[in-house]
Amino acid sequence: MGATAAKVLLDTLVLHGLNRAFCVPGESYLAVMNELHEDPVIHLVTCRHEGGAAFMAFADAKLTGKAGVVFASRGPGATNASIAAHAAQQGAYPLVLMLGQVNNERIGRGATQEMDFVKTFGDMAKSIEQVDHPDRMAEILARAIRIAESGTPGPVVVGLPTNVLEAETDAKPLGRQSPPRIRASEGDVAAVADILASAERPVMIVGGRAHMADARKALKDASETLSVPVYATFEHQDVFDHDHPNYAGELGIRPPAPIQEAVRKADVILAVGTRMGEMACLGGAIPGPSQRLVHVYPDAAKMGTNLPTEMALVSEAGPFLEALAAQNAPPASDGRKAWAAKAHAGYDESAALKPRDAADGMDFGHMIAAMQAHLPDDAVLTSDAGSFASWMHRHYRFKSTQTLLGSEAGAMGMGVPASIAAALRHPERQVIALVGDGGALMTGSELATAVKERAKVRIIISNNSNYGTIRLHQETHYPGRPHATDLVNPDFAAWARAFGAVGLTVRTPEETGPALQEAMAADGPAVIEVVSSLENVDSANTIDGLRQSEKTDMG
Ligand SMILES: Cc1ncc(C[n+]2csc(CCOP(=O)(O)OP(=O)(O)O)c2C)c(N)n1
Repeated sequence: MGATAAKVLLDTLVLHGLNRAFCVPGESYLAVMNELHEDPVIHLVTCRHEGGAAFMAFADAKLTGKAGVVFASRGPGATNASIAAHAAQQGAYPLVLMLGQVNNERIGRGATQEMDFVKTFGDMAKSIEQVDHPDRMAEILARAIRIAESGTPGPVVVGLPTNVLEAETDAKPLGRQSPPRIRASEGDVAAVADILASAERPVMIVGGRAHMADARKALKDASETLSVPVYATFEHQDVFDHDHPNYAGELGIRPPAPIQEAVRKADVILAVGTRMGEMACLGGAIPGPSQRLVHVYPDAAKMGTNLPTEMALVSEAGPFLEALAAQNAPPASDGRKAWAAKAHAGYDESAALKPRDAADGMDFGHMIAAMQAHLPDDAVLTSDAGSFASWMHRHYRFKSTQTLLGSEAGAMGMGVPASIAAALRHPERQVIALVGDGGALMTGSELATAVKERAKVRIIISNNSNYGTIRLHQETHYPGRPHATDLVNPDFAAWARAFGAVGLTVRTPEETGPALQEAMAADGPAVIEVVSSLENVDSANTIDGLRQSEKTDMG
């Protein structure tokens, strides 16, 4: 006989260029770990919670453009990992969840830890596979990877019964099939260029499919050639240099008024590499009746189904943008130049960072100012969900590609694990995780993983002793009636040191720069606790202000 199916599984990952996976070990897939004992063909990162492992795999997918791989065990492990399956579905990123399963002859009998993956992941996964015969391991895994990565990328579950992993097979591991070429025709690209040339107030809205370096360059060229301002979708601000005169802002959570106004005034919207979800559409405000939408995405099913669309082109972002940049565009009229300049000015005005005074702690904006001053352009920021992130979204100026990893689904717990994946993938870059005190203790135990892996993450915790975002919503909808949102926390610097990481505390603006530099110089993970103001609950609001008035720009 040949090899175990577990060995074929590992070799198939390797042939696909997938050299790292994240796991919490389980008794259901001992055979996989057994194969790695002698021949560690992939780097298997042992995590402290499957949610952390799966968030790491999700972040790794964002960085590599290939499927992120997570191993988890049967029911308990699979349910823990499911948060990242949901995040990968909402964010359209490829994730392969390799889930141990009970022996396949016992499935359906309620065996210990058995789980029906089809029912459980039916709402999240693009496909749910199960390998029921060792000869089919490579075929099914290769298909799972292909499905996860193609069209609208997303999560795919592969159920791995223990007895199948242990069984031997003569079937060989498989590599990738030829990647599908998904690109618009020359004629279609020329038609888009014509629409843009005749427009008075065109905008581009660009999403995660333009994340990779080649698409980013093509995006810059196309926006310059055609003189079109560029808006980024939520968590994708890093697709475009914020100092570029054509950058016009992020269509994320409650965009500032100048950004919303400009997008509403556009006569042509060219959406590229985004599904034009709820936030990108300003909650349904665009496209308005007089706005023409041209939509470019690699999946026909995601265009023209929710929005009135004049032209839908099935194409990857990179090839489309390259072809668009190569069009002979007429020189921009004065009107068009003024339109682009106004869009950039609207962004600039709203991005100016003005930290406010506070009596109950530091305005978190001071920390963002220090990051702006000290971080290199290629530093990777990973973001958890919380009101602390508003300063980053509105005010941090991204310059370089693949420098932001956040969850489009707004999942708390992403920040710390994502930073570990990034530090492992890019050990030469500074990696900063931004988290609140709530998110820090959801998946912060992965700090132990960072220490073990010597991942040089710098975790900045905005500690306002509250689930601040929810408090903000309470004060908006039920002013003066907070409940269940206050938190009691450990001394986070001491907590970090207990893990073997550097632990620092920042209370004043003067301490921000030196603390950041000390953390950046650490030869291992470092944590900075910022004693943040709760009163300055986010970059645009105060608790008192919310209580005084329900009319805020929080929508
Ligand atoms: C997994 C998960 N649970 C709950 C929520 C709802 N939620 C969004 S933000 C937030 C509070 C975040 O608090 P914290 O991390 O302290 O950051 P802050 O908002 O105070 O800056 C909560 C509970 C969520 N988005 N994700």
